[in-house]
Amino acid sequence: MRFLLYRLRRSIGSPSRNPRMATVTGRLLGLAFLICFGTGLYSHFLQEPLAWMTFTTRPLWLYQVTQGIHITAGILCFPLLLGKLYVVFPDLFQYPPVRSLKKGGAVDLLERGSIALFVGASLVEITIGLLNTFQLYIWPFGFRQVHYALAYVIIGSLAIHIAVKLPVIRRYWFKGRMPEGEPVLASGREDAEIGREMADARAASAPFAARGITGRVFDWIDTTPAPDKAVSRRGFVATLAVAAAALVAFTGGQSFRVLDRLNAFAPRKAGIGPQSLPINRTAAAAKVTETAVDPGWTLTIANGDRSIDLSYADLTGMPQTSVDLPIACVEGWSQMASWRGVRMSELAALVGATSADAFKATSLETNSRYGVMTMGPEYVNDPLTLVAVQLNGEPLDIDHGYPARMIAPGRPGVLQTKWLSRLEVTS
Ligand SMILES: Nc1nc2c(c(=O)[nH]1)N[C@H]1C(S)=C(S)[C@@H](COP(=O)(O)O)O[C@H]1N2
Ligand SMILES: [Mo]
Repeated sequence: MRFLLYRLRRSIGSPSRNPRMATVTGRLLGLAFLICFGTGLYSHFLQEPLAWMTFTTRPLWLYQVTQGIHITAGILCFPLLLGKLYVVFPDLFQYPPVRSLKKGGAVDLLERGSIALFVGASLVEITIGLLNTFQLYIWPFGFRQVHYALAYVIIGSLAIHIAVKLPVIRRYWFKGRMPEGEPVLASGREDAEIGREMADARAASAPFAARGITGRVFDWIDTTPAPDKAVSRRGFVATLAVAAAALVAFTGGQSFRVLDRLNAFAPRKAGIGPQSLPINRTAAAAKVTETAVDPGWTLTIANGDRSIDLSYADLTGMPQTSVDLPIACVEGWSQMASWRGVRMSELAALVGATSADAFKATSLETNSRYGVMTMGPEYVNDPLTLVAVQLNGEPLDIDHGYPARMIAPGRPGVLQTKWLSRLEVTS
């Protein structure tokens, strides 16, 4: 077994499969995951704040940018993770997979366990994340909870992996430190040992080599194809760089306007949709095509037992404010738009809400997670937060939330509730 794996490792050896490359790809992958983790936590807490949390509403593009980075870095994890797996592939075939406890088996177990967890969790994480940006919810569990939970699994197992590998990482962090011709990867040490053993054994049993089992095994190993030189170090780095650059160039346009013209594969394209703005859920999908155009529609604003009903004419008859604010979807696409409507703070004042009050907004859309939304006072009081009735100079298209929708600075798209029916103080 030991020799079999030795032969296998030798046959898949390649100049790019070395610890320096493992360190370099690992560094990039670790950075991408940390960026995803940070931006992901921000997005998570915006949607599910802990009681004490308040958020900044400036700069206006903050969420747009953090979420654009989240999705882009997540997409980059695909080539980085595959590249890293390519580099360390021979190490999968170490024998024994875990040394005996006395010889450091506990560390092996920790290392191998954390790697298995890390690779498994991150493959699932980036795959469901990518599918989510295409709105493919083809799994039987809640995307957000699983994506969130796996993030901790990934960061935890990554921390263990880095801790175990710290000596290697430190040794190969800087370029100059890799002596030419040094044995490769963790399995390299074992390879060198086996090589020496074989030489000794061959010398000792030379006359019998033709008949003995060991002799034949050695002969067979000696005929191992030479390590593949086809993928040079430079070739590997170039392939990885081109793959990464192409992915960003062809999908980044959904999040970053400069790349828009190259946006070939991302699920959203700027400017496509009614009133030049993409739609996430249509009125038909939300089953509001009748309730939204009902002439008897009113917006109810409530504070305890105090409540008023505003008709569409009441709402459009109030002082109107214009703001430019982006829709910044959690799925990564974002687009700037011009909105016009009534300031949320003025509506809150109609029912005597104080500047410390949070509001709950309810949509005509029922039976949906997006049908109800909570808004902290930092948004209620912001002069840019509107109950919008117009988009890009026209009354809202029904797919954009006619008769009225919420638009607030710095919030994820999911919280920009469309087809509003009720606003009520919750605290
Ligand atoms: N009631 C309701 N409001 C909603 C949604 C929804 O499904 N139902 N989708 C949200 C999401 S995920 C986004 S990104 C924005 C998109 O707004 P748009 O369709 O006007 O571009 O609306 C938000 N408001
Ligand atoms: Mo969204």
